Amino acid sequence: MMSDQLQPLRRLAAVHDLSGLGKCSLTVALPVVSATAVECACIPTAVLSTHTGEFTGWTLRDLHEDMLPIARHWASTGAAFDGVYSGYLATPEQTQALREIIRLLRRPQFHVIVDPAMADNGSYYSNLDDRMCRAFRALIADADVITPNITEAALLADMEYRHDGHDEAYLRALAERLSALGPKTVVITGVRPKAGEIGNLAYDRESGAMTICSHEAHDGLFYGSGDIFAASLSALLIRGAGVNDALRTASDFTDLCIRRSLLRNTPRRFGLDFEGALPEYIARVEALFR
Ligand code: PXL
Repeated sequence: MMSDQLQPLRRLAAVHDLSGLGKCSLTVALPVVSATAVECACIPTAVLSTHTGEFTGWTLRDLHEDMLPIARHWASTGAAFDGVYSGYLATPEQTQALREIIRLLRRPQFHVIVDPAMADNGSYYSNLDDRMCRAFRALIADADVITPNITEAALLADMEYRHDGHDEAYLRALAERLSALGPKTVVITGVRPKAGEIGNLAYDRESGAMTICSHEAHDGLFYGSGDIFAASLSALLIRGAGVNDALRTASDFTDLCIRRSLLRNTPRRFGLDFEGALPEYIARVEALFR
């Protein structure tokens, strides 16, 4: 408590789409970053009625033209940012706007976390293709941390996608290839190192250390789980947690959200029931910083 009273809140710029229904991207980044006691400033990349998975007929308004002017205005106010956390971008061209935004807001002790959201379960999301992958490959040269899922990791590393059976050699090869593109820390989500388990790994380029944090696996896709995990991990890093503490806390929180959604039998496309998991999450986070 004391440290919160003495120190200004840290501030993160979240660059994501706003999908009104379906609990992903900004609609989870805002509550999760805030629950971590980090301020979440938002640059919406697009406004959609829903996310593009398992829904049809969604609306999409591309906000490319507004992205850089928003960051320029922020810079003119003198507001200081401790990092940028990016997620879903509507077009490959938005990676260029994002690189400019990072240049504008960057200052010492700045964290750039890029979630190259473009694919899952072995395929690209609707509307996206190899152009998005090439654009993300260039963008992650500017990142300190990236958080691809296993599909995105294989696409970015130009390696074979495996749904499961992720042995240490495969995971290490993926992480090494991705860290060679720029980021010091590579976090890969949805890895299946053993039957019946799913988890997230963190690889540190300098030490070569690889840590995996896993939980019981459940069948099928959980829309929004990657965004909940990455928002939590990003906010924890901005708040000052080490990578392994952030990995453990964000993984446990995501697992709790998944278990709550299964209990309630929420249709997968409507996203995870993270709301009721927030009190326990906040207690875990505060215990890390006491
Ligand atoms: O959760 C990732 C995501 C974010 N934003 C949009 C999406 C998706 C995944 O499908 O469609 C618009």
